Amino acid sequence: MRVLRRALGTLLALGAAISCTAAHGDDARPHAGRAPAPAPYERLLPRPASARAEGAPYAFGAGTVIRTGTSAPEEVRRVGELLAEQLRGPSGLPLPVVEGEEGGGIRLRLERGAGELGAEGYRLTTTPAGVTLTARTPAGLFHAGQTLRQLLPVRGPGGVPGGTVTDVPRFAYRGAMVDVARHFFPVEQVKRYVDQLAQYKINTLHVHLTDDQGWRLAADSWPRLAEYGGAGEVGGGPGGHWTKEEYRDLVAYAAERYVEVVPEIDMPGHVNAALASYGELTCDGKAPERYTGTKVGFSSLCVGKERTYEFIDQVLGELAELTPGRYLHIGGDEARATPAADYAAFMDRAQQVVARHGKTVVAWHQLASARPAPGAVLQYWGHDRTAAAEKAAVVAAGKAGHPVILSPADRAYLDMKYDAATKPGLAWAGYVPVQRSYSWDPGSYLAGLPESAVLGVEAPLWTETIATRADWELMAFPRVLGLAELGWSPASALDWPAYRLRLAAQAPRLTAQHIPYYRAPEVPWE
Ligand code: TNX
Repeated sequence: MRVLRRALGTLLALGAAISCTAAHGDDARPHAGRAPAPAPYERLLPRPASARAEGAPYAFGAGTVIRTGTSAPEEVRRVGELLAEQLRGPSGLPLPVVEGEEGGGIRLRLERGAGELGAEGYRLTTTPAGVTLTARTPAGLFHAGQTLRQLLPVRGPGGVPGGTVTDVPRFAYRGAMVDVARHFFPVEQVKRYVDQLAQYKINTLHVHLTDDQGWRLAADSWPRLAEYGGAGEVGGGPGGHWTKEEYRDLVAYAAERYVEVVPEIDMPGHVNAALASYGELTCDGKAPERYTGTKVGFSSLCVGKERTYEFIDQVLGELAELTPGRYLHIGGDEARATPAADYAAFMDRAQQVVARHGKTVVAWHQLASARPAPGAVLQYWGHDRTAAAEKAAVVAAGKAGHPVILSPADRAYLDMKYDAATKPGLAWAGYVPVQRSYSWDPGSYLAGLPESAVLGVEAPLWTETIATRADWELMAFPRVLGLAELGWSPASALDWPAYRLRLAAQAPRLTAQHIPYYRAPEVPWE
């Protein structure tokens, strides 16, 4: 009976898919008072470099297998297993992962010679015989799988419409940041976010691990940082910290989803939790109280003390050892309690420490006005009203070879309120409605900064006002999807009127994943 019901479901879903495909171009299924829903290949988000609906669909059903090649590397099998896991729940199908080249189903093909697909690109081809995912790398196969998920119905088995997608990202760095320092969040919630983000091809998770209000990662060399400095948060809650094991587990979980973790230890400012834990880090040797407010710019490491450099060397050393990724983020923002000359001197040494531990520096863009070391990456968080001289320093650094990550606060900051009615959030950079957060072009955003200097985009979520999963996800969704598209899709695809329809079509998916997204009024939600 169950099998029969499933088969019937397949047929019905297939019918719907075919009619969508047939309607492609002049989709004429009007909803009352709403724009027509885009056909499957047109509602992919982020929009692919190219997608064409063509030919008959593949019926995805009880017999469907996920097929890796006979001599495929273990990693491809893992990608297949993860894809199977992601598809089994929604489809209710068994989807075994099998080896072998011949036969139908979903085929994962690693084609090392497919240079045009780059490090993350892929091709997806659907015919009645099956769906073939081709990529030069396992990462590309993973992204192809995420596209396939979007071509299938949100629930139940169904049909994948015939067609081809050929897709490569515009930018290498497509990030989201979460601040677990102002309010503590357990690794489980961050993993959930990784799953949510990876399905939209975000490939970097920046974790802001330390700030005035809390130190969230254990360090063996300085145990009181987490034990004492982590036991608090904004508003006076208990706070908490991650053990090294939990952090390793998060990093591995993210890596399986092709998300690289960039850990941040913010310095020389934003360090009250560290100073409260170890009085020897302050210039007068006295530890301040722990802090539970939301002011910024009042704390500083003691730049003239040698102990400061032993501290950062040991802490960054442990972090580098725990982190397989390329980057260590050393903050460097809002160091208002550090005189400019001291700031530059401190950042010189901090950058040397990072290099000595074999990592590449990322810092907030204030480093541009000091002395960024060769190769250091700058993260721009200015906004429309940022002083011209500050922008010019970032543009000059970008032209001199420093890759720039764009996180403009009045577009990309997920902690800015959508509008006056948003309960959580801040508004120092203005309100950021969904349309505004999407409507800018990273390649031409900073006047004078060539697109080749833009490493990518990142959407930070600061948590001074965000203490629950529900508020976190309400602020991130749907804006983070727009950032995902700005990072991935070609400039020619960026178009608000079309994007809002693609976004609207994601609603059933977000709902099925229990994501309490904000139903922005400018989007005709399905
Ligand atoms: C600015 S962005 C900060 C953070 C705050 C955030 C709140 C940046 C590098 N510094 O310390 O949490 O604004 O929106």
